[in-house]
Amino acid sequence: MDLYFSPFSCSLATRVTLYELGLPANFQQVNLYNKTLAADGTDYLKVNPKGQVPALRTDDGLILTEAAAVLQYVADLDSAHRLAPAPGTVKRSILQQWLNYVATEIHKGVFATLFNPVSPPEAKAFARGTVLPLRYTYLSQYLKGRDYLLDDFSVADAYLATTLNWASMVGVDLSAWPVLQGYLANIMQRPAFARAVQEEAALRQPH
Ligand SMILES: N[C@@H](CCC(=O)N[C@@H](CS)C(=O)NCC(=O)O)C(=O)O
Repeated sequence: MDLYFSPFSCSLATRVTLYELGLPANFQQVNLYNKTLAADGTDYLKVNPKGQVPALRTDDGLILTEAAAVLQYVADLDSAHRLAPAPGTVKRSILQQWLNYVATEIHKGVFATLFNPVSPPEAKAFARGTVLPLRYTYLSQYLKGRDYLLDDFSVADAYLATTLNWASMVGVDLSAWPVLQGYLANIMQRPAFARAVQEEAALRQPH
């Protein structure tokens, strides 16, 4: 299995999932600015024409993309269903509900705009000042008194924590949402998450 990743991007959640499950993988770093592989400069668009991470090359040679799909695929490699409820159950639908919420309302709805160097200032101000507080207030209410989005740690937590970790990178002070700050701190101390963060910090390229 090959995971195409960029340090601290949304692909971190898949790395965390692999580490949580103890699954072996080759990690292929992608330079998202010029869409090349960091190892040899070859064209990443030939791997994933979308030019985005994560992409996962399965042991069968299939390329899977879209974080929500990749995360569920990896979780399902563990037959004990530790990180995703069993397929076909309503709990799996609830997991998908959360993965979709994180992908669309948090990742794309807020951070894609804040990270994009060419987003208009008005778009950034709207994402930061209006959308993010709405989403974080909702999440704070939901997570109050809970450790995880589902009953136990799941791939949805790996994804949400990956995005919460971006807050400080764009100058959002998470202390305004103490429930989210506590939730993130709890997940960051998981050995798999801590290891992923430590390893990707060492791979960060200056840009
Ligand atoms: N729809 C994709 C979006 C993935 C995505 O936005 N990845 C970012 C990194 S977090 C990326 O590759 N950005 C580079 C680009 O969009 O060109 C998914 O859900 O996986």
